[in-house]
Formats: sequence, C-alpha cells, structure tokens
Amino acid sequence: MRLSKYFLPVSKDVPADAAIASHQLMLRAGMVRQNGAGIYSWLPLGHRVLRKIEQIVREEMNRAGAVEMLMPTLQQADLWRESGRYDDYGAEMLRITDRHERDMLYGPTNEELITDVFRSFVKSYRQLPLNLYHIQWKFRDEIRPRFGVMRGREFLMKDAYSFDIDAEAARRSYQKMFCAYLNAFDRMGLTAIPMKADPGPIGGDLSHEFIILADTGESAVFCDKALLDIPAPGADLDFDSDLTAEMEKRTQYYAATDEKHDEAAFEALPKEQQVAARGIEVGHIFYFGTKYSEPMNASIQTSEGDKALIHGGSYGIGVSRLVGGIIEASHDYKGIIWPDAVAPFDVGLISLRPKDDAVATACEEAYVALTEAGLDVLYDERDERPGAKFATMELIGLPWQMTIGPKGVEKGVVELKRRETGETSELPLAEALAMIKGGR
Ligand code: 5CA
Repeated sequence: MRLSKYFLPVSKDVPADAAIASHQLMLRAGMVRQNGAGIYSWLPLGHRVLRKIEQIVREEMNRAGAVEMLMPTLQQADLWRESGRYDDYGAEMLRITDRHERDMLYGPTNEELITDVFRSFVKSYRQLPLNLYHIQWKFRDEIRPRFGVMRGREFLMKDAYSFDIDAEAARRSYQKMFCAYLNAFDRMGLTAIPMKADPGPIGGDLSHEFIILADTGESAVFCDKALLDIPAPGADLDFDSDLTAEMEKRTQYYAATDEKHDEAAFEALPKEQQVAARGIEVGHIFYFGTKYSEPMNASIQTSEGDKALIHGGSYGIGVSRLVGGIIEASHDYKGIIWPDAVAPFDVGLISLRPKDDAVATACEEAYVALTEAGLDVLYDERDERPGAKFATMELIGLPWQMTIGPKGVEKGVVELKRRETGETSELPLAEALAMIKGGR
C-alpha cells in the first residue's frame, strides 16, 4: 500500500479527552474516530488490526472444534421474555420498537437466540457435543463508556455457545474453550491469566475471566506469580484428548478477580509470589448448566430414549477491546509497538528522497520484493520531511521499518529497524528480507 493513496489521518496532538495511552494512540494513529459516547468508526489502519485479531480468534475457535455462523445484531424481545432476561437485564439493554410496535433490542449477548436455533434443529444426543460461535457487534448501553474501545457501547465480540448432554460433557467443552483462549491470546503476544470470576448477568456457577495485567486496567486482580510463566498449550494440543491436566496446570494456583477474591488464601502465598495488580478482561467463559435450556425448553433425546435438558456454556472474547488491550501492553513514548501477528502492516518502507530517481528505483524494487515475499508493506513515498515520516512510522508501530536514502543506494544497502528493540542494521535488500522472514 502506497501511503499517498492510503487514508491515515495521524495527529501529533494528544487528545484532551483520552485518559489512557491506548486511547490516545488509537486516536493519534488514525485508527478510530468517535461518533458518540462509546461508538466508533474503524478507520483503515484500525480496521486492519481488528480483522487480524478476529482471524486469530477464528482460527483458534475452529481448531478447538467450534463452528462459525452469524446471528443478527437486532433481536426480537420475545425470546428474552422466555428466558426472563428481558426485564432482568436492565438499562444496559438498548430497546427499540419497530414500525409495528414490536419490541426489539440490539443484542448485548446471544444466549437466547442461539438456544432458539439449537432447539429448532437439534433433537438427538447423537448431534452433540456442539459449539457454535459468531463474531458480531454487540451493544451495551454502558453507564460509563470510557477508555476508547476498551469499554465501548458498540463493540465486537466473539461469542461461542456449547451444548452438551450433561454436566460432565459440558465440563469438557469448557476445558476446550479454556485452552483455545490461552492459545489465541498467546498468538497475539499477550499473557492472559485465567482467573476465577463472578458470572454476573450471564449466570451459572463456573466462570473464568482472562486477564492481561495493565496499570490502566479496570479490574483489581490477585494471582500467584507462577501463572505469569506457564506457556500456552500451543498448536499441537489435541482437543480430543483429556484437557483436565492442561487446565489444572493453571487452576492449581491462586487467581481471582476482586469479586471472587479470598484475602486469606492470597495472604497464605509467600510474599514474593503475590501479584496484586490491575487487569483488562479480554475474555470471559461461563458454564451455566440449564439456566437457558430450562425456561426455553431446549431438550434432546438421550441414548435411553428419555428427554434431557441440555447443559450450556458461553464463551466471550472482546475482539475490539483487544485492540486497545494490546496497545496498553505494548507501546512506548513514541507510539504503538505491534506484535507481529496483529500488526496492520508487517513493514513500513520509507523513502528518504522520493524525488531522487536512484532512490525511487531502489524503493520500488524493495516494495516489489517485500510484497512478493508475502509481506504487507506500507510504503511512504510521499514528498515529506524524513523527520515527519519517521515520527509517523514510530507512532503507528509497524514491526519493521526499512529506510532507503541516497547514501544507502550508493552502498547497495537498506536500513532495517526493528520497532520493538530499536535495533538497526544496514544490509543488502536480500538479507533484510531474510531477516524479516526469519522473524527478527
Ligand atoms: N455471553 C457471554 C459470553 S459469550 C458474555 O457476554 N460475556 S461478557 O459479558 O463477559 O463479555 C465477553 C467479553 O466481551 C468480555 O470479556 C470483554 O472482553 C468484552 N466486553 C464486554 N463488554 C464490553 C464493552 N463494553 N466494550 C468492549 N468490550 C466489552
């Protein structure tokens, strides 16, 4: 992508109403534009990151055996009356009336809708287990939308719903999601710690929040330091195997959000193991048994020919919140530092003198070579001051910067810089390419 043809409205000014680094940087880097409180347009750069995160989540859900679909954003109120949540959900639910005076709502979550899909089509235990998910916009009329996309009113969520014959089978579905979440966050360069959590309005008795530690996080969290060093299960994990041990590797250690915090248990840990910090909730999983299947009469035939209510769980990931969360975890005073897997482009190519024919030719050659190697390149060929170009590249935080100027052309080298470490090297294009492809 040539920067002169792209849409990247960056700004030097620190926005007055943005309280935390990720919000400031997303506005300054031209990633989002606020429309109303907690409602944002995703500008091209932000949109690229959102899609990258979404794709990682999708791949990890698929790997764990979940099946993607898509449900609407606007729902009829009737199903919510069946479950009893139409009244319970309160002011966070945006209620709408259509031209026929029918009550509708903008979905804050989808347990009711998916339970209706399930009960319409699934009749036998043979069709289980089943886990259906979608990645769709939600609306919650939050009392205090803040911190940009972190607590929005409209936000993108991946929500998955598992259906099982009994509590034991449902526990296995829960374990799969637990492990899939660890892998997904790990791929995004995040250490997300599963913590015992309060199920809130979703309900149920088993629930974990996945928390990344950050000083600006909204939740107070407490955990054993050991949890920071346990590697994610990884791509080799066999999701059909017994995942109990994989889950217990983590649940054996103390970890809880403030609602579930047990001061005595925490204080019993050796002082140097105690982590009392703030965190950002990037995912939340729930096992709620028959909470929805009972009022909505979602039952199936068992192998003995009886009817049984299905046991359900739901599993959310805050896809749009993650964009802010990753920036909170990875930035410096100059701007964002994208982990490779979610970067909007892999390489920023900077021409120091676009009007110099030799430089322009060398840049074109590099642009073609990088692109043909399968890399996403943002090529700054604009006639601007080098200082401004560097500042923009630092701000938008692409993992690699390749700079080409008259001196390098003379020597037959490019300058390659790793954003994360600031390390630079001068080397021939082919070697630079190999270094990028090698991952560092
Ligand atoms: N139905 C369940 C699981 S599918 C559910 O709605 N869970 S939730 O309420 O915990 O939301 C799932 C995830 O969405 C959260 O972990 C959080 O990362 C994200 N999220 C929730 N509210 C917001 C919000 N206002 N802005 C941005 N992200 C949010």
